[in-house]
Formats: sequence, structure tokens, C-alpha cells
Amino acid sequence: MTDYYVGKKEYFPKIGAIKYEGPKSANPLAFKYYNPEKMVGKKKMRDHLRFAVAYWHSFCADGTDPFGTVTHLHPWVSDAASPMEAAEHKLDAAFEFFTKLGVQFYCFHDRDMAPEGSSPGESEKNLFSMVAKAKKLQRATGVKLLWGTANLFNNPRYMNGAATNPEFGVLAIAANQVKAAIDATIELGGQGYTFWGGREGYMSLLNTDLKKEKDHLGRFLGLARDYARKQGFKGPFYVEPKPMEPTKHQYDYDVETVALFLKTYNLDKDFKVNIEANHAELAGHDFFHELETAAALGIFGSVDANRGDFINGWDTDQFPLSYYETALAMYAILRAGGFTAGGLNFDAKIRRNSIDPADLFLAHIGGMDAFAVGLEVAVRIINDGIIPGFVKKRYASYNTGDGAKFANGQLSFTDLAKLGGEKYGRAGLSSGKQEYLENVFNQYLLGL
Ligand code: XUL
Ligand code: CO
Repeated sequence: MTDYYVGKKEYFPKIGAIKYEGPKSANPLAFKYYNPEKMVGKKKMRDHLRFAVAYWHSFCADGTDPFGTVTHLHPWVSDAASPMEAAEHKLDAAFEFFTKLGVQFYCFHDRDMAPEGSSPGESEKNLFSMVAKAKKLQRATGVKLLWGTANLFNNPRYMNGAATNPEFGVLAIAANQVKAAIDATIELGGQGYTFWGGREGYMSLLNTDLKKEKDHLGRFLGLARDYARKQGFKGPFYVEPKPMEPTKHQYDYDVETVALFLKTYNLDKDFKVNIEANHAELAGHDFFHELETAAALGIFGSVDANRGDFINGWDTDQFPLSYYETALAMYAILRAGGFTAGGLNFDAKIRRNSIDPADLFLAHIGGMDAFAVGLEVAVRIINDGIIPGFVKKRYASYNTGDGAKFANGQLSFTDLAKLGGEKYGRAGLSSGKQEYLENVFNQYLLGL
């Protein structure tokens, strides 16, 4: 920790820097498995995992749900005389939290950091006054921006969508907002820029021109990309798939849908996906499936780390805890080459009734420990080679002879059919060994 807080108001005065104490530690405010400096393979744990805190859940959300009002009475709101002062205090509280927790990155929406003004110009002014402060705090603490984004869903004007709105004027206002959010991201050295669909989808097809809306979204993203590149932004853009909520059907349904969308609108060179675990579940997939699909399609970028609840179908945005899931996720991520500009952003919130200041730390500690375990398990699986080796062997018939000719495009369909008719009568009778592989996976989970 730096001496940044000397003489400053602390928002979490009873909590110091969170340290690694090992699996036997009984200290709830310590890491049991996440040891940032530990070398795992060729990289330190911290550089594999690239943890980020989500500004919106951790510093803006106040516990409100459809059935009840505020339960999280943030001191950075209650000690401020105006919304702008509250935004400044929130920034101080956020950087205090980042540094005490020891994360390298954070992510934010424009409206998380600064309140919306009475005109687009005033909103931009508010944003840039906070960006100037954030820049100083980043320099003082070494914490960096993983990605920035624009909130194109909260204001009532976006009730019918932003870039997919049937009214042009709303689309234009959204462009004004995204331009400022891109400028802010560049100013803060953001490593990526995210587009989550927000309200880009439909509630009813009876009032919707689906093709027009998708065309407009494709053009909007292309124009935003061109603008950012012209301003010198070199990082990846992310689309974050989600199948539903708040709309009945979101256009960025899942990874596969987004991949086709990116290709159709010539966005595939600059855009990748930011995969959220809970969104994968809502799409009827598991997190592992979405990660593997993105890797296969060459668009894996970043992760919103969280989990849903197995027995309901909401976007509950809970902190990830299952070692089994984090191990599968890290197995996919490492085989996709690991993170470059992306990272693990905790798009997760503490529960409405978690009202102790320590709860926000405890939640992140649990999530970071879970991914540290997942990382170590995945590295063991990859290094031992039993599971990846099995998969490799399963496809070995495509490496030589007729199979290799097929794989290299040297056989016509008639050739193929002839071989099938004459030569391979006994093919196909081999076990998939799923139970064996699942048992082996479980052994790795306990480090044996
Ligand atoms: C919503 C969601 C967003 C995005 C950023 O479900 O995941 O918070 O991550 O806009
Ligand atoms: Co998200």
C-alpha cells in the first residue's frame, strides 16, 4: 500500500490492506488462496487473473430492489452536500477500496462516476471533472482502468432502446454519450471499451422492425469504433452477450449470436466478447460453454465474473464461489491464451441485507480466492496433460492418412463417400470416457 491515505478521510477505517495468509488462516479479512506474487507457470497470479472491481455494484448500488428501498447507506453519499461532491467522495472511497483489496483494475459506466446533468453538455462536464480526479487517483495508487462503458439504459429516454431506438433523436443522444465515454476511457488509459446491450432488444415483435434495429446497432458500433480509432484508441471493444433482462429478447443473446452479428456488420476485427457467467446461465448455457465458444471463434476478450442462483432464473449477480466452475473457466481461459487486455471484472453485488462495511471486502476476497483456486487447478490439468491429451487422441484419426486428407480439404464428397462405403465398417465404437474424465477433474480439484 502507498501512503496515499495519510491525512485523508478513510471510508473503511477499520480495514487495512488485505494480505495473503494461506488456507489455514482464520482471519476472514485475508486471502486464503490468492497470493498475488506467487508464480504460477510463467506469470504471477495477479497477472494471470487481472482482477477488476465494478464501480456500479460496489459504490453506486444501494440495496434497492423491486420490493424495498435503500439499505446500503453509503457514507460517501450521506457526507456530501451535492451530487458532484458525492461523486468525488465516491471516487475517494472506491480508490481506498481498490488499494486495500489489492486489485489492479476497475471498470465503470459514465453515470457511475459522475451524475447526469440537465443537458448533454453538462453531463460531459461533470464526467470530465471526475475523470481528472480519477486520473490523479490512478497515478497515486497504480490502479488502472480495465474498461469503460456508457450507461445507455437508465434514463427514461432509453426505454425503447438506444442505438436500436425507433426514434433517431435518441440514437443521436446515445452517440453523444458514447463519444464522451470513449474520450473518458482514452483519457484514463482504459485497456478496453465495452458495449453491453442495455435495452437493445425488444419487448414485442408486433411493434418492432427487427432488421432495422439490428442494422442501426451494427452501424452505430462501427461508427463508434472508427471514432475511437481516430482518437488513437488501440484496445479491443467488447460486446457483452446477455439473452434477456431488461428486454424480453436482447440482440446480443449469447456468444454465437454476437459472433454472427460482428461478422455481418464487419466488426469482427476490432470487437471481442466480454463473457459474464450469470448471462451464460440465463442463455441456457454454462460459463464454460460460452468461454469455449468464444475461444473457438477467436473472439475471447474479457470476463464479468459472477454467478447466478441455480434454482431461479434471474441475473442475481452473486460473487463467484464454486471452485468447480472457476476451474473449468480458467481451464478454458488459459487454453484460449489467457488474458491480454481483458481481465476478471467482478460484475457482482453483495446482498441487500449485507450492510456491514466489511461485507464488500469479504465478497471480493471470496471471489478472488475462488479464481485463484481455479487458476491453480487449471494449470495442473494443462501441465499434466491427461485431459487435454485424451481430447487430442480422440481426434487423432484426422492427423494422418485419409482423415488428414479430409482435414486439409483434399477429398471430394464422392471420395469421402467411397471411403465410407469400403474402408471404415468398424469405425465409431470407442468410449467417450466422460465419467473417467469427470473423476480425474475432481482429483485435480483437491490437488491430488
Ligand atoms: C448487466 C451487466 C452490465 C454490464 C456493463 O447485466 O452485466 O453491468 O456489464 O454495462
Ligand atoms: Co456485466
